[in-house]
Amino acid sequence: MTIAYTPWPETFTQAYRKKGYWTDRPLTDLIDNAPQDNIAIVCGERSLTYRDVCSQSKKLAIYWQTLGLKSGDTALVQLPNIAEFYVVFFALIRLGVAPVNALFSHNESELSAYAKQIQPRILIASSRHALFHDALFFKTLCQASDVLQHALIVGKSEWAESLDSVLERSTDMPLHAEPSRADEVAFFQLSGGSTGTPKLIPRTHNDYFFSVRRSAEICHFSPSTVYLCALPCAHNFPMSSPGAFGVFHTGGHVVMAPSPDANTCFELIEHHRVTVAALVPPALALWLQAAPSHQKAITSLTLMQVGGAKLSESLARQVPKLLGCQLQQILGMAEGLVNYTRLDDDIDTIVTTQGRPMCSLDEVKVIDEEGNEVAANVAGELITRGPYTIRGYYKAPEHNAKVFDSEGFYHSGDLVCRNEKGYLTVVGRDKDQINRGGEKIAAEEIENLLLKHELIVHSALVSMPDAMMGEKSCAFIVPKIASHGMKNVTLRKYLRGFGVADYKVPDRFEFIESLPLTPVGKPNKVALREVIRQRLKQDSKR
Ligand code: J2J
Repeated sequence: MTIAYTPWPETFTQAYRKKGYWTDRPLTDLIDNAPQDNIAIVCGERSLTYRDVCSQSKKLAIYWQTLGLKSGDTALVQLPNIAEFYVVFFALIRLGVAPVNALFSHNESELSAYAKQIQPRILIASSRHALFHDALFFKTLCQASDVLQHALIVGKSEWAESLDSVLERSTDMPLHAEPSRADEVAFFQLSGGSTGTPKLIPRTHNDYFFSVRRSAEICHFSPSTVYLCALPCAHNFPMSSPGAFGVFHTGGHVVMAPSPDANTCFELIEHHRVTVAALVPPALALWLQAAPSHQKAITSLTLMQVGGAKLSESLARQVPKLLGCQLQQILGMAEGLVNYTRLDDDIDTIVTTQGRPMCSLDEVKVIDEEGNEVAANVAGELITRGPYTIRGYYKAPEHNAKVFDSEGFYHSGDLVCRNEKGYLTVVGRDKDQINRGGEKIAAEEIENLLLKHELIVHSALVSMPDAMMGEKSCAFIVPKIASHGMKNVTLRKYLRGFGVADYKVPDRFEFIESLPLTPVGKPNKVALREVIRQRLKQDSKR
């Protein structure tokens, strides 16, 4: 059985193969073909060689084979930054089972939404997450799914099988299964989203493997690369740009950081002689503040990658001086397209742009509201298609009709300027999303929950500027009655009651008599952003 997805038309797939971009190899080759004696992952006190990762993932796959998991099944995975994330990933891939890797910050609401969409056969989670201290939430998920039967917990568990106990058992059974075909879905990435339900991104072996290989080449990864995984390991950036997978492809090793906190990371950098790190701008700002008193600890760093949200030129310029290494900017998206500044670019290009596409078959257009391409250095929407950019979200025909055009271009909603050399600079956004320091919030998702409140008539979530995070979220609320008595704390508690991830809970609430509307009658978010901008200005004068 295969998992349905929107395929690339044959004329394109032929070109991608002819160019050597698609190699028809499974993602398991990343670890199976690596130098087996090399260290692959350092996690706390543990070091795993490639041989360890291969054998553990095989053992796990064999165990799941005995449970009846098979090609075409799906899995819901939520793990923190630990080595087991990769062991589990490759075990599932060996069986042709496609995982969705939820972020560790996700909660009941997100996990339930993903489970509803993919109908997983198995849940793999961590005992560290409050949701999995007991069987309650797993049972709730099972009630909503016909096929969910199994759970595996990383860490100690009283209610489910634990990964350690599976790996401790000896097995001499062979693995009969194979990964899904290279032009079929390998796993699902998460979309930042702009709609009420989070969309899933089906990624094939061919397209993802190519993006990993080409990224590793652009970033000069080698067997001596020591990569610090400080961002959530399930995110597309630390997974594939070039991320951990780029490291596996080149035989280097990944050091797992429990968080991007500067002190924690500087210790790891010093101890493991880390050469490359990847961060979002708010975390970079904290590293830059802390760097002067840690100069000796970070001498091994050669490359600091920054992406996920807009990096200011002033912060960018501080990187070489304060971190003693080169900066690379990345404009990427889990839907595919990734742009990099190149290591030999001049410093002005590196600090003022977010790079250019990674390969010659990435087609990028910058268009105006009528769909016409704009001239160089004029702002417009970035649209794209290419060898690793999806042609459609998973099971989302209505949304796909809106964001993929008839020629298969993905309309990113990012407003960019492209210079004469093809480098892109992000100047804004035309999608209903808040980018809270790299964490994406779909406005509609939170608005829908607020609208369920008996005292709320209308709600609109917009971004507001924030010195540290770049953007934070502000919910405008039209109450049913003037004497509503709603307080920020109670609204936060109310939203948390739905089990949404913490980063999605609005940073600020503003009560308003009515929402300003656009000529077509939609909430005028441009006007609302201006209202909150003015209020913030007044607050700062007080
Ligand atoms: C401004 N906005 C940016 C940047 C992404 C590598 C790096 C990042 C992501 C990622 C990724 C930006 N400046 N440098 O998947 O492989 C915003 C844009 C974009 C959206 C995608 C990767 N880099 N963005 O951030 O799927 O709005 O991927 O469309 O999480 O983040 O978000 P996401």
